Amino acid sequence: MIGILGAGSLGRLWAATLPVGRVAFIARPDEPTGTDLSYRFRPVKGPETTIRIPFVRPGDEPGLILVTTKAGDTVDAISGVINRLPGATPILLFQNGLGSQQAVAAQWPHHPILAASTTEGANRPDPDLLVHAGSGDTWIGAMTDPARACVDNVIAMFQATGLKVHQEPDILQRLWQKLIINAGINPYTAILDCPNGEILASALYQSTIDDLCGELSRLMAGAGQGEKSPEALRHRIEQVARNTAGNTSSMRADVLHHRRTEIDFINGYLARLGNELGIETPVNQMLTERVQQLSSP
Ligand code: KPL
Repeated sequence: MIGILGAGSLGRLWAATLPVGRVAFIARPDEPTGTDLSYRFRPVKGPETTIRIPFVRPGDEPGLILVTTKAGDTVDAISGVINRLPGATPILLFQNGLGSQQAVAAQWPHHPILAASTTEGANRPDPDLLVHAGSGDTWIGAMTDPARACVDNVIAMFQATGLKVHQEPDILQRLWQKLIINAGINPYTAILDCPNGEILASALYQSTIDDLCGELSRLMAGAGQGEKSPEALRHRIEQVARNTAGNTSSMRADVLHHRRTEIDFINGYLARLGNELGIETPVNQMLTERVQQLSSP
């Protein structure tokens, strides 16, 4: 059985696509476990169905844990369950941005910790409705040494979902590619309160994107993530913004729903990395502060 920690959009998507009876949510300490979690699921193709997922009960021993919490909640969420798990149970992280994956791997280096990067699109327009808005790809790779031997088995556990899941020998590099996109789209959509495509013509974006891409390019090189020109990074960011023009980004959705955003793991992570590497990051800092102001109480 697969246990899922975090019943947001992504957690519910995996739960809905894994075979019935082979998946359960892991309750938070204050959450009742007596009744199943039930929600409507609208797949990319086909009719809407109702999904019912039980909670992991005492005595259940999941063979894999998916962690689909927000990046900022990950270490606490894992701390709450890890002592109840056999030491060999793989833990697969699905967080956006960077920073939380390294924190988990550093805290539990002897545990099989894996990370995933996904382009599956899922959202919850109503609390009890999960929409699989677009099919994508998911890459999975090892974050700690003991995880290297588990990658194939973990990927095999996703086979029945019908979703495309691949092995990634360099998961950090894959997470960096997504980080660049999120750093160049998400904060603008949150600050401007607009869908992804509309950022492109805005004065804020036009006046800062070249400097931002210069920072991203130097940070990638400084972090050993390869040489990419600022122009190539801008091109990639704009390609994704156009392909997802009508989407509400995850960060804008968080601000609209008064949830904590993941800015500290996207532009905030990059600004902290710049400090460590001696690379100036004024645009990342400005975007981080502006988003923090939007979501502060
Ligand atoms: O990953 C995304 C997000 O919203 O977090 C993008 C690529 C910007 C799509 O909306």
